[in-house]
Amino acid sequence: REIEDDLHRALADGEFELAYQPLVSARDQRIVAVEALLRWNRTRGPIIGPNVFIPVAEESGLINPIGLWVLRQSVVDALGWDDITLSVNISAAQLRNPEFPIKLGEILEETGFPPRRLELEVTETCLVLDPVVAERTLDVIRGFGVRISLDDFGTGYASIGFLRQFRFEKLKLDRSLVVQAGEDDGSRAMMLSSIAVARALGMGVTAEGVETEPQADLVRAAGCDQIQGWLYYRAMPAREIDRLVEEQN
Ligand code: G
Ligand code: G
Ligand code: MN
Ligand code: NA
Repeated sequence: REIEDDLHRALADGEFELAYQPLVSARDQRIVAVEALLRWNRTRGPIIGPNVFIPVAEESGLINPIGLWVLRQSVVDALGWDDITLSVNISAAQLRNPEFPIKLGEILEETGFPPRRLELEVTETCLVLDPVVAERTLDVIRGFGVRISLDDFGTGYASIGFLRQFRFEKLKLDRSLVVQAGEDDGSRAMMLSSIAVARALGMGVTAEGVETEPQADLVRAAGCDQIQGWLYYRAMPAREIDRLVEEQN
């Protein structure tokens, strides 16, 4: 309740900020994408992380206006990052909102951001509640040319049937699966079979939360084409991405 009131005010007062975490090519470690991650720069009271305030925003419905702010701000920040894909996390409540695809279309049109450079990250929980509505919404979004990736794979149902049903453009293997795959054979087999199915369906595969060289070697050998994790980069302000992109070009 208190956090909810505060989130309302935070949106009005411009207390939200975005950090961007680069994703690198598994082949040559060049930056190929960035994931926008929401931060709350609270002027009063202790710092509250997204793991705490995003669930509150989801329950209260505030995730809808906050999510639109994230989309608009991130595409503006990313306009000059030529050839780099922008990934934005989308909550279940946003996907259920019939206004969402309309607003997304407006943002793309108003900013001139190339839809092909935008990727929306959804999770299994976004889709299981109402797969029919979700699929219809995803189809509208794909119609713009925007790509869809399945985030956090390995934490929820990790359903391989899901991959076929929804035809995501990309699979993101959750950090917990990446870590486990380095530790036990069962998890490694699960990671390898998920990658095999994703590949057979023409999907790209990103390994998340890679923190060590052995993990990077493992996911590269397993066939991941993109790697995200602290071994390479942490999330950083837009200005630092500007600089990295300039250096790499
Ligand atoms: O950045 P960090 O790992 O602390 O993020 C914690 C969680 O918050 C992750 O699950 C991430 O997907 C989620 N998250 C971060 N930014 C956004 C956002 O803009 N929208 C939504 N819906 N979730 C986000
Ligand atoms: O749920 P989602 O995959 O969107 O969450 C992404 C979050 O994972 C980011 O907020 C980021 O802070 C976190 N993250 C990214 N790379 C690493 C990593 O290498 N190690 C750990 N522990 N967390 C990471
Ligand atoms: Mn994500
Ligand atoms: Na994840």
